[in-house]
Amino acid sequence: MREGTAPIIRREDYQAPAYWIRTVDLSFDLDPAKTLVINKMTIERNAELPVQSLRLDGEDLNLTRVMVNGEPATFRVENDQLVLDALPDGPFTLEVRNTIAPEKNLQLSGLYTSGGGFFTQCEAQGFRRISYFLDRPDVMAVYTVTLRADAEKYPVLLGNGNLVAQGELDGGRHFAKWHDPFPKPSYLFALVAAKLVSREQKIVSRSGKEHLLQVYVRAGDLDKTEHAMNSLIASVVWDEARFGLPLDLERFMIVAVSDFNMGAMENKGLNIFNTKFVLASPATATDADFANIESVVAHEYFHNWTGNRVTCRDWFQLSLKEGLTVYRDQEFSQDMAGEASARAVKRIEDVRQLRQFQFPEDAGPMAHPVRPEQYQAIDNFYTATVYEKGAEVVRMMATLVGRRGFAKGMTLYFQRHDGQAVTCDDFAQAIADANPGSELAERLDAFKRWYSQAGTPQVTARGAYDAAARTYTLELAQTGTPNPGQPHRLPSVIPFAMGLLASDDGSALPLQLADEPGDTGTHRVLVLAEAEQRFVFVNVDREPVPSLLRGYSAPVHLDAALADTALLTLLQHDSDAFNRWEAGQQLALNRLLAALRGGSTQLDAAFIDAMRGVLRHPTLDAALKELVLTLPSETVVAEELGAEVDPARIHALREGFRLQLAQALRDDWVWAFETQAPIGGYSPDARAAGQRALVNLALSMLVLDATASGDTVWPGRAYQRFKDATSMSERFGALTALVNAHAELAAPALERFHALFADEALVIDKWFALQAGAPEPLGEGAGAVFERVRTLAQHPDFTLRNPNRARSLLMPLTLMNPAAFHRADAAGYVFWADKVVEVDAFNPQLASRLARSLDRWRLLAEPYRSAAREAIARVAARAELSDDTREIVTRSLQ
Ligand code: 0A1
Ligand code: ZN
Repeated sequence: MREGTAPIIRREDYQAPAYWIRTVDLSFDLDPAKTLVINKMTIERNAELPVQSLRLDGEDLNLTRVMVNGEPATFRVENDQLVLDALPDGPFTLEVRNTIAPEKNLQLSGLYTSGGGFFTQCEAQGFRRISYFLDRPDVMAVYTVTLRADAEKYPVLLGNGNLVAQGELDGGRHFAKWHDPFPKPSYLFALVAAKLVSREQKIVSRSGKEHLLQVYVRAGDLDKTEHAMNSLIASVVWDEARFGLPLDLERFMIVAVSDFNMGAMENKGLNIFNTKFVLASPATATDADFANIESVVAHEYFHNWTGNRVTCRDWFQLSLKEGLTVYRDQEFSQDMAGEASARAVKRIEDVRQLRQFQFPEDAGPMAHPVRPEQYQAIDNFYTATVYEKGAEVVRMMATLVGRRGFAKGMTLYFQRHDGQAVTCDDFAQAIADANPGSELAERLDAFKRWYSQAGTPQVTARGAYDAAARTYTLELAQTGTPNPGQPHRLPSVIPFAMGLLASDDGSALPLQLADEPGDTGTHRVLVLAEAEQRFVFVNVDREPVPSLLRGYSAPVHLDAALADTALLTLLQHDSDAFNRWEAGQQLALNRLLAALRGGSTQLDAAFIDAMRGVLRHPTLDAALKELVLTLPSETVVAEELGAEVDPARIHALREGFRLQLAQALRDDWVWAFETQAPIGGYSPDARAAGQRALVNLALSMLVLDATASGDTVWPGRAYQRFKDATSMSERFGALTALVNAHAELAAPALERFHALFADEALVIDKWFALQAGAPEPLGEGAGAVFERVRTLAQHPDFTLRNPNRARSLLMPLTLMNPAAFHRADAAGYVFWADKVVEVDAFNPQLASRLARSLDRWRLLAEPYRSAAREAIARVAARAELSDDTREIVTRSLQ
């Protein structure tokens, strides 16, 4: 591993490559200890630049030979780069031979071994760990790849594109040769050599072409591939129907691997997936797992156009492919969910994610624009900002130009840029140019500030009704903190969807602006582009309640200072399901913040009645009910507080509220538990999943209430349900109810669960995660969850080597369980620092993710803040630290 401080790479320093690599002929003699790689490239000088040396990137390679046009060449290795001077002026061939040791590759970047097979991960800069190359996304080449390996140990040999030859070799070995006709950057290269089986499906696309879809897994897992295959088929159909984008390969493969740093990877025609996002059966996967698989399969498939056919010019443009592809997978999942209310549920879940992870990031030491200006380790920039906020930016464009306008923009984008490596500017330009006269086209430069300014803008909304004039005046102002290095923040272009409800009966009021004629409907999108704007609605007959930022039309903090009565009206009547949920969250948040500031810790009857109204509502979706009845997370509350955060206090108050909801609505929870379950066999569809979620919440509340009062009936029923469950969603729901309430039956249930699923790694991950994320008991038992985590870190099933397992214990504790992690005795921080250092020694990407759990230490009250800083400083002080982790801890302390 390299030490010291990595140089800062800046966006403004981008230069086109001095050479182009046009074709690559790779051959691999695969062996875990020593794999020989022969890389024959055809290369041309970039005639637009002055003559310069060819500098190929390499890392951890053992170089054995370099030939130019078939002759031994003079070269030198300088700072990991292979440097060649005095090259032919015209096109030439360069052959580089090197060996690598896949079994020693524990950082899982490049070529590595897992479960006895070979797998690759090349994004962002893994290809340089396989062979010397211009390892940058704007160098696109056509690849031919030959794999040779032991036939018995590695019967399946896969590469990108099409299989063009295969056969036997001497000594029990065999080979396969793959050709990918589409030029691609090196980060999309992949190979797999392993003992796998596949589920196969032939499909015919709209043009009448036949395609083979395959999902490769280990032999025992074939029965868990149906959902992934169905999701893939649905993705192919959707992309053709919604955007006219067809599958462009004869064969499309998904391969599952259990050691993987991220979720999955969109390698051309050969997507490699974390098993977590492929394998599912009703017995082993929850509804959330099924939904995640559907969206990750879709995400990787959609990258085939947004990322692969059109890729990024440089890594600063990462959101070009990620923001756009997340937007596409979110839209896909909404379409799969079906009816308007189910779509809203998906939107709420996405916004919850954004607030839980992206808002803290944008307010903390790692804050960066959607298109970052600089980095040290690019792997640190696969962030919620690049992905989720990037998707919000694309969504705002779609809102500004409309659904059809956006589809037209996408078509123009591909007409212009298919086969190219481009920038975020190119994308925005294409969407705007396809929609002349639109708000986006008119304000494109201002809109693009979403790409360059970090931080979450704040929008303040104040309304006033003039009954005599029948007008409603809405004043909107936007503010935000400037970027580091940018003295002034300029206003953003904010699509602001809204409506007005009558305060008496909640009916929708017309939305006619002062200078407008006639009927303008009851829902509209205002566009904010100035620091302050005023909108005057006329012919408003009744006092209105404003429903603002409907569907969360822009990623901002909204301060509307609505009174409880207004929020209650919205919760009850808004036609926008998102804003119904939002009103419920605001009501709860107001109470939590008031209690934290010394106000009442007792929930009032109005709030409880409103929650009961939602729970008992005759027509609302079960999924929406579950979301409304779930209080804002402790992280969201901490971010709202903004300073002097005492995690234990927030936890105590929120748990207190939960218990009050459990008690006050006891009969209603019983009703929900007994009547709201889906009917029939298991199906992971959104409706049934929502019903199970509500039933699980009801059970959790009933067990919570019972454990607090010493009653044993509901814990007993939960245990019974846990034993008899016919799906993992039910079983895990019942187990969660027992564990989170610290019921006595939690221990035997956990033991039984472990025994039942001892051979299912992904289920054992859940077993760790559940225990690490359990709410810390209040009062006497406080600290038990953290102690449990420390014990579990010694469990024979626990290992830091497997990223899923490492994350299953460490992330729920450090990211999702503030009260267990932040301890007055600093033991949580000591544990965190030890694990960061331990993991960093072999897997920097995993370590630097974990390192980010303390990003928001400055928010904390004493004694937490000083103790957290000390722990970070202890990590930062280490001489031996990867560039990845050093970048995180250094920024954190700045
Ligand atoms: N492009 C993938 C995510 C990914 C990124 C980096 C990786 O290794 C460092 C692996 C996967 C996606 O968006 O799904
Ligand atoms: Zn992606």
